[in-house]
Parts: sequence; C-alpha cells; structure tokens
Amino acid sequence: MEELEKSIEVCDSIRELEKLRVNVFGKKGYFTAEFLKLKELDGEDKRVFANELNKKKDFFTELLNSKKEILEKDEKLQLMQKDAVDVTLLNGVKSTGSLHPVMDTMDKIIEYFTALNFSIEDGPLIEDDFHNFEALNLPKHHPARDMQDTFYFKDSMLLRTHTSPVQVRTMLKQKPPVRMICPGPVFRPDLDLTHTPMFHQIEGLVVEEGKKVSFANLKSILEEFLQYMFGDVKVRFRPSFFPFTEPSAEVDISCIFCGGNGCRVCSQTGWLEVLGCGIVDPNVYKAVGYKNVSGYAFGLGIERFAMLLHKIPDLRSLFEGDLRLLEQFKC
Ligand code: 2U9
Repeated sequence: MEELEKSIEVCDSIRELEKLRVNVFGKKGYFTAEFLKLKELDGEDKRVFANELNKKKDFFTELLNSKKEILEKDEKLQLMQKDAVDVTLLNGVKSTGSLHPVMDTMDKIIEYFTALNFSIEDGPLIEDDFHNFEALNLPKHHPARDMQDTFYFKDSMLLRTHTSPVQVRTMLKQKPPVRMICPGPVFRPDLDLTHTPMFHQIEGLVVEEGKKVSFANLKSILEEFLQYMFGDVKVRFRPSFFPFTEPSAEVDISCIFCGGNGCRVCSQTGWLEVLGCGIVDPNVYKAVGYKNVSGYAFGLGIERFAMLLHKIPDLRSLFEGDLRLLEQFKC
C-alpha cells in the first residue's frame, strides 16, 4: 500500500500513472482484492474494515487525480517549450520597403518648389465639366477637348484629365496672390509604350495682382528647376498651344543620354521634351472672377521625369510592381 502511494508520488509520466491506476483500481488490483476480504468478515469488524477501505479508496482516487493533473500540465509545458518560436531571433533575411521611383521623383520636385515658397494644393480625382474643362478655356465642343480623351461617368462627372482643376478650385476660394503646385494622379484612356490610363502630374501656378508676372519669370524659374533636376543641361522653349495659356511653350532639355549629339532616345534631335508652360489665358481669370492680375503656369508628367532620371526604358514597368525593378531603388 505504502509502496503504491510512493510509486504514484514519484511517477513522472501519464502512461506510467495509468498503469498504477490499474494496479490500484483494476480487476486484479489492490482494492478489488481488499473488497473481496469483506466477504469473510461480519458485524462490527466488517463495518470498520469497509469504512477504512472506503477512506483509502477516496484517498487514492484523489491522489491519482491530482497527480494526473500535475503530469498533464507538465506535459503541455514541455510541448510548448519544444515547439516554441523565438520571434525576436533574426532569420538573416532583412527586407525593407522603398519609395517607388515615381513617388521619389515627386518628392524631389515638391521639395524644390516648397523651398521657393509654393504651397501644395490637392483636389478631387472625380471632377465636373466646369472645373476640368470649361473654366480652363475649353468650352463644350471646342476642338481642343480632343487633345485630352476623357473617362466619363454617366452623370457628366469625369476622372480629371489633368491637375488643372485644382488651380481653378484654389483661385475660386482664394484671392491673389497664388503661388502653388498640385501633384497627383490624372486619367486619360490611353495605353501604349509612352501612355498609361493613369499617370502623375505636377502643375504649378503663380498669379499676382497687376502686371508683375512675365514670361521672363517663368523662363528663369523653369530653367533653374530643370538644372536642379537634371544637372548641367541646356534648356530651350518652343512655341506651342494650350487652351489655358497664351502664349504657350513646350520646354526641352539637351539629351541627358548623348549630351545633345543625337541618339536613339532623343530620336537624333539632341533634345528631350520635358514640360509645358505659358502665361495664363485671360479667359481663365474670367471664369474664376480674377481681375487685373498676371500669372504663369506649367505642367509636367512625373513618370516621364522618373524615367529620364533613372534611365527606365518602358513606362509600363513603373506600374507593374515588379520587385526586381523596385529593389534597385532602395537607399
Ligand atoms: C490653370 C491655368 C493654366 C497648366 C499647364 C501644361 C502647360 C502642360 C502637360 C505636360 C505633360 C501635361 O502631363 S502632361 O501631358 N502640361 O504642358 N500644363 S500649362 O496650365 C494651367 C493650369 C491651370 C488655372
């Protein structure tokens, strides 16, 4: 009996404990044999013996159960320790994210203009006809609307084709002077080697009261900006047409791939077109209620800048999320 009690106390596995339970309570176990002895007893002896036996039975039941509980807890703990993962351990793979080249280029441009005291303005991507076209000297059925194919919704709302509606909204809510840039996505139903249905623009607008702002101001700010972005390049302004500016110009830099000698990228011209600009058309001021003001505006495609800066040959690769490209832009 004492031996059984000791064996239970020192037992260290559930399997072993089950064997001991059989030794104590099984058919051929201790208590079966003891209860059989009752048959040979009578009266008070029988009662005292039975009483003692029941007390012992309760004691062993309790002993076996509490031991089982302890062993189960131990087993669980051992299992947890065996399977434990140290999440603080370094696995040798260090993977960090990086800025997408388009966002990186956008940041660089924003940094330049904020340093020159331009504010950054933002506006809705879903626009109406007035802010995207009408106020920008593009009345309905004007042939210049064909310059910009448009994604329309049913209710004559549309996806903005340029960030220019942000300038319109800014002028409608604020008196001159205005000195702003507006970066963000724009949408046009185009898809080929050099066009994607969504791309990013940054446009700038400077408006002052009186006749203070001239084409010379526009020229000097853009020349310096382009040399900040592309280094020691030549800059040339070619006459062009935009409905919202008059006069208008397209701006080229000397080819950064061949130094202006002519190569495949610049189609042997020695020049790369990088942005458009002009003096704000008086009709735009009429639409927003500005009087006696002068100003200039410019616009550029950020993907084009990113491609030139990082020598990325195919515009579409900027939208594929391919890690082999993105990993080259980690700093
Ligand atoms: C207002 C008045 C004038 C914004 C301008 C351009 C010229 C231009 C293109 C460059 C490449 C668009 O991404 S692109 O295809 N933009 O050439 N944008 S002037 O002129 C404005 C805008 C708003 C109120």
